[in-house]
Amino acid sequence: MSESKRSSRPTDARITRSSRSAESRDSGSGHDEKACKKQPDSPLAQDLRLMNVNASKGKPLAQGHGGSSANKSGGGLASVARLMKMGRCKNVVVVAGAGISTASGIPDFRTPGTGLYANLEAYNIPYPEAIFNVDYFSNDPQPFFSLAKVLYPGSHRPNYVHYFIRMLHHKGLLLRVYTQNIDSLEKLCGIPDDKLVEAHGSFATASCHLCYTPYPAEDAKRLIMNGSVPTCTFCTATVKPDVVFFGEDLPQKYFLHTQDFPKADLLLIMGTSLQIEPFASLVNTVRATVPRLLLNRHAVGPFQRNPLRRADRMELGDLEDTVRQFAEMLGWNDDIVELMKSQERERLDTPETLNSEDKDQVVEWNQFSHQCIPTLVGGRSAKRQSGSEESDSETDSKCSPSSCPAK
Ligand code: CNA
Repeated sequence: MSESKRSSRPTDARITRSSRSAESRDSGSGHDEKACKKQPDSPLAQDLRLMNVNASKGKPLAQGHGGSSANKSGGGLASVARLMKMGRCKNVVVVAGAGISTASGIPDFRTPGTGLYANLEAYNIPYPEAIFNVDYFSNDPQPFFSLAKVLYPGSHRPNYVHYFIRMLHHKGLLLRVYTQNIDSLEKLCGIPDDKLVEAHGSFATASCHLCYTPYPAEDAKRLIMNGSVPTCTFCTATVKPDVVFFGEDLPQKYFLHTQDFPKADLLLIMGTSLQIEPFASLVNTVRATVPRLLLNRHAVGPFQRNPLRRADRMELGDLEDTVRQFAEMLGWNDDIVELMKSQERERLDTPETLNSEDKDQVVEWNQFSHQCIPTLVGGRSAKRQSGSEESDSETDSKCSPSSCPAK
């Protein structure tokens, strides 16, 4: 990470994280798409068209915006699930954002009411992006360190959505997951390093924000959690976890996208507003005939267009519910539940890896039946099990920055 910040990638342009909107770049006719439009349909696109006719008993499925019956009734999910079951998707690329972790109790940025941007008073910053602005950090690291206390790996567990991605790997279908998240939950659920690109960095390493001298990540965490400021042993400037801030270079691994996206035969886009560049534009770099499935609360990026690109599908609603539905269509739900149980049981059986909060939950864990996802794995599922039907916002708001115990 720190290395990648120092050494620019070996191409002409320096690619940094910026918040330019995806839509401004994606007109749906980018260079890659133009090149691909002239090509004949791939077998995959032909399958998809055929399946649309079948799925709606003779009528093509609508591909409109969120309100369309196709999107609400699972038409998009069903057609993609069917493609997968036919063995036509063997190089699945996942593009993920903060929405995949809200069920784990981590607020996203932009959800009204519960997102971090709606709770800025807790961080005492003048504008939302300041929290990831390196100049602002240089002057006052406290807002970011407050957020870091919430996000530091250890206090949250992966949820069903993370394990769905892990199952894609388990089934040999995952080419790579590109995540904007910095919570390490993909890693924690067992997705191996070589399948994972943490495009905006992580807390796994730390370094000086000025001279990039590495600093032991565990020491940085201990100091930050105790309210102290870690300082560079070389230049005494403030040390920060290697989370990519606006204006900083993305990790070298990010550039695997130049190989992966042209190879993808299915793109799954989950829980992101596609607002942060250059990440957001990645979704426009698959071949035009490759199915792109958006799973999100609302249409974002190129999925706001009407009509959609013909191979595009979206399923709007709560991500955990949608992914569970998708897994059921694929016949994976039991495997995922089993995987979650075994992974969590393994962790709880290893007392030295547990913090005190975890230990309290061991007792709860033992009470769960086969169908249940443990409390540890996500608040929503546990509530569902207890018969409570709380809305997303109620669930998420328990974890808003102002009420988070880590703060
Ligand atoms: P964002 O801009 O907050 O967008 C999140 C998207 O997910 C929105 O479109 C939401 O509607 C949607 N969403 C949220 N919860 C759900 C849900 N339960 N079901 C369905 N959809 C849902 O976040 P992005 O990831 O697009 O923005 C990228 C930023 C956010 C990255 O730079 C991250 O570093 C940063 N971030 C990361 C985390 C994390 O690591 N967990 C948390 C908060 C912010």
